[in-house]
Amino acid sequence: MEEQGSTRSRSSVATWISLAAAGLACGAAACESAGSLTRVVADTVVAAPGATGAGFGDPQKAVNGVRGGGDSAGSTDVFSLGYVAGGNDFLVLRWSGRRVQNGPGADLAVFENPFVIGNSSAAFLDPAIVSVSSDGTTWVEFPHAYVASDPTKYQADPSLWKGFAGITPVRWNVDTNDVPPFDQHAAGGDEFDLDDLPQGDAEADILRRDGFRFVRIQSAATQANPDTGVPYPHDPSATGPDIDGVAARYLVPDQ
Ligand SMILES: [Ca+2]
Ligand SMILES: [Ca+2]
Ligand SMILES: [Ca+2]
Repeated sequence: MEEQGSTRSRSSVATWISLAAAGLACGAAACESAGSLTRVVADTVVAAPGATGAGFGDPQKAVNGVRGGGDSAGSTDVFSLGYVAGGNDFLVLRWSGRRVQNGPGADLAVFENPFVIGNSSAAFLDPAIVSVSSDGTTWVEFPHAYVASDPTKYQADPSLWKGFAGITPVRWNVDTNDVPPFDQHAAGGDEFDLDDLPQGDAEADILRRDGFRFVRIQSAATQANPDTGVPYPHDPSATGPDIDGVAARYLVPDQ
């Protein structure tokens, strides 16, 4: 696969440019209504081991459009992850017939359902770790760090959770506030840029150059923090990140 990478990359970029010229490349919510090939949100559930099929256990809620509740309310149009490692703590999505390219700025936005608590600067958070893959098997995590003075203790301060999803409230709502998903002030959510993948990592270099097909979202609370050797702490009343949807900025047909 690696030897074919540069060829694939060139043809994909050429295709994206031609789609953009035709006005079909998506960077705005307007693409949502333009048909399945131009939808910006991931539309296919690849793996959801915690799925029950009903309520917050229905993984289709993570691919059916984003319905944020604004700064002070969490969306209920979500699929909830849990805290059982490998059992219900992750979700894998993709975009049917397309792959996600690296373009200027953020390439991916994850919409969970955090919300600000009252008039405070604190928020109800359930941090998640985001990874991408070209084959659904080999994953590269976006860099993340919990920078609290005591990283074994949970703090509801969004500024301490760097590079996680589930941190920024979601204003984008396809029914009531259909703003461009990559206008971060308008849309909220947590953005990720392939240029931020680890440098000097061969797989990260491939993903940065050629883009990815699969995105994985995983409860931080089941993952060891390398700074402490124990799992990231979580709000005592949290039960797992709730995924409303994931948007991509630079989609190309996947030959
Ligand atoms: Ca980028
Ligand atoms: Ca949540
Ligand atoms: Ca949703």
